[in-house]
Amino acid sequence: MEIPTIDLSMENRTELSKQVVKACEEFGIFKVVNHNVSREVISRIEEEGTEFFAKSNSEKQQAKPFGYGCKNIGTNGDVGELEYLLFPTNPQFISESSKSISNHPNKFSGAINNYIKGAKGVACKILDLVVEGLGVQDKFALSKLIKDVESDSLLRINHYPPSMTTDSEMDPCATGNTNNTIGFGEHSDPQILTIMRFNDVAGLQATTHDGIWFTVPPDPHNFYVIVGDALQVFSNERFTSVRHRVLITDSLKARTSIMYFGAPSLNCLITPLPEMVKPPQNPSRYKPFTWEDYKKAMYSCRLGDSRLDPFKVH
Ligand code: GA4
Repeated sequence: MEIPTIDLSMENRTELSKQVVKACEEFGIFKVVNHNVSREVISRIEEEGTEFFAKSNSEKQQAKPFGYGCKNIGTNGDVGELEYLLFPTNPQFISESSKSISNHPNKFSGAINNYIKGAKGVACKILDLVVEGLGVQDKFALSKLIKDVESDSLLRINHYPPSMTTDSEMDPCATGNTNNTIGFGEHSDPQILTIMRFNDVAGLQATTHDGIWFTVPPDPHNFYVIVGDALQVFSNERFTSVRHRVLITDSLKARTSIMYFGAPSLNCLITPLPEMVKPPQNPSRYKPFTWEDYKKAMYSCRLGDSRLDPFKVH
C-alpha cells in the first residue's frame, strides 16, 4: 500500500484539487512534494531543535513554562519516550519565549517563524484545494480560519532519543531486535490539518479506515499532511481524522519531528460547511461547538480517546 503523493507544482488545478480530496477521503494522510519551503528553512529549525535538546536537563527545565515537556503528554497521565517543545505560533509569544529556550534568541525565533510561515503556507494551499475540490462556494472558507490573527495554531518539535536494545534485553524468541517502544501513543490530531516533517528515522505509523497499521516512510525534505478532527467535522465526515502513533525501533540516531497544527480561533464555530449538509439524506452529523469547547473537552480526555463522540448527533 502506498501513501498518496500530491505534487503542488501541478498546473491543472482541477485535477490537483480532485487528488487532494481523494487523498483526504481515502487515507487522511498524504505526502506533499514541490511545496516551495526551502531546504534552508527546514534545516535551520532542525538545527535549533538539535541544539536545544542537547542542553542539560536543568537548562531545558528553564524553558518549561514556555513549552518544554519530557515524557508527559497532556495532563491526564499519558506518557511517551520523548522530549518536546510545544508552543503557540504567534510571533510575539515566540520572540518572548526564545530568551528562555536559546542562547541566541533572535536566531532561534527567526528559524521558528520562517518555518511556521512555510508550513502555514502549505496548510493554506491544501485547504484551498480541499474547499475547491469539495465544491464549497467560499473559496477561502478553511484557510481563512488559520490565517486569522487569533488562530490557535501550534508548533511542536518532538525529539525521540536514540534507543538500542542491549543484549540482555533481547527477547530470544523475537525475530529481530526491534523493541517497539511507544514513542507517542495512538491518537488523532484535534485541529484542522497537521503539516508534519520528520528526519530520516522511521517510526510513524497510521491506520487505514479498516484499522490496519502501516508505516509512513521518512522523507526529510517533504511534508506529510494529516487530516484532523476539526476537518472531519467541517467535511461532515466525508473525511475522517487519521489515527497515528510513533513506535521507536532500534536506532542509533534520535528521531525528530516538527508539526504545525493548523487551528481556528477559540470562538470559531466548528460545524459542517453548508455544502456538506443535504438533509434528509445527509444531515449534519455534529452539534455545533466552538474550538474552545473542543479544547476543553480534549484536555479532559486521554490521548487515545475518541474525542468527537460527545459532539455527534445520534
Ligand atoms: C495530540 C496532537 C498534538 O500533539 C497536541 C496534543 C496535546 C498535548 O500534547 O498537549 C494533547 C493531544 C494532542 C490530544 C488530547 C490531549 C491534548 C495531549 C492530550 C492528552 C498538542 C494537540 O493539540 O492534541
